[in-house]
Amino acid sequence: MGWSHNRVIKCKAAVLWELKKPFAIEEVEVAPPKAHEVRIKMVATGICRTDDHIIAGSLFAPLPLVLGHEGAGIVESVGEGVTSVRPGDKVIPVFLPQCGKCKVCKHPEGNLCLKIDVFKPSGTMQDGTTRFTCRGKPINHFMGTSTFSQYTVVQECAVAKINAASPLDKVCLIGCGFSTGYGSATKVAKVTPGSTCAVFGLGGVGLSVVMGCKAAGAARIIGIDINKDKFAKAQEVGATECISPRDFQKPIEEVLKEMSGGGVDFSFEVIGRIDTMMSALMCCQASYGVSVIVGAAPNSEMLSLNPMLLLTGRTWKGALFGGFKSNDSVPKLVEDFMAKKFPMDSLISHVLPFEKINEGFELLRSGKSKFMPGNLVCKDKEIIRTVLTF
Ligand code: PAD
Ligand code: ZN
Ligand code: ZN
Repeated sequence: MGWSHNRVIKCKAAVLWELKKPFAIEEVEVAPPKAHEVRIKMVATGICRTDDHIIAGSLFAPLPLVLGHEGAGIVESVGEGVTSVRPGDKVIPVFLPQCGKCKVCKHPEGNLCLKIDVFKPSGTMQDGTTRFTCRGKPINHFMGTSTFSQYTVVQECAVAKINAASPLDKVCLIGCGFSTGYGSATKVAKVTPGSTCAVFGLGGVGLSVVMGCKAAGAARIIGIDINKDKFAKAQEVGATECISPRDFQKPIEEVLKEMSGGGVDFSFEVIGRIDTMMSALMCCQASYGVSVIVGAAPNSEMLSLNPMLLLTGRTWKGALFGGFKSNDSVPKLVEDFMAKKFPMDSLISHVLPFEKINEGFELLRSGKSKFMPGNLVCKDKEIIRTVLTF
């Protein structure tokens, strides 16, 4: 049992044909999974800022493509040789695979599996072909996940089997935003009890950093955002103070140094701007401060810095997916969510049917919610994460 029946599935997918244009909801053909591949019926997918970076052209991926990388679904069929999942299993596809065999997977701390398709994106499966076709043309995959489709195909090493009782419309956030933020605090920075943390950017990922800092026992968690509508939610999930750089004359790093008696223990940049990356570095304590880059800056931008900032002892680091080894960690994070160890579901501010994906992106870009008719469920005034349901 379990092998694919070689059936092509016709279904709806959101295809991005051109940069800076809305998605077209198209009928696509999804080929059956080849050896070591898994075809998944998507149930829910979050909209992450990284998807929008592609549409805007600030991060590169080959077009036309099916975006989306923060989803959850149910295995429909599996290719030859697949042993870790079976049809009917609940799964989360992971944009950061874990092949288990490469040098990085074998290293106890490494998580950037060499099979990742992010840095020079091919847009294909590992055999160099795509499983999506639309109007007779091959359509590219995105980060090996492509969750903006009713069905998708992923490599077996990029899929994590999760608790059969888990709510897929919530745990989809574990596919990217939540894990990235939470792990950046708990695993990458290794936030210590009693410490002071500064989190730049209070979107879905930044709020997950706040939750990670809280779980790690931080005494002070200072949220920084230019949009004050984000402050209430940040405080709800653990921020002890929130400030806007626009309320101060002096640079925000100076403000934070004063607030923390000389520099914070841990800082996080969760926006994706090089100026705030510098502020985050400079606001951490000169000798033992740790600053973590979480946000993705545009491909074209470079940083330059005075090396003295590091010579004094600061640590500057970054990681994808919160430093987690994906397939090992995703099922555990789902269990922790089920055990209510963190309020991840409070990040979901909007739920839309998949067909309204363009509205979901408008919400992300608007930064401020408006009343929207239709099936929109608006739990909060502010926009944190929009989840699309299929
Ligand atoms: P988001 O757009 O929901 O949140 C960004 C927040 O930053 C918003 O609340 C903004 O108001 C705020 N902001 C913008 N400009 C400034 C500024 N100059 N000063 C202070 N605050 C500001 O994004 P998100 O939470 O979905 O993602 C955040 C970043 O993380 C983004 O760059 C995304 O690409 C990146 C990301 N990285 C990974 C990873 O694996 N490292 C994974 C997922 C997302
Ligand atoms: Zn993401
Ligand atoms: Zn690997």
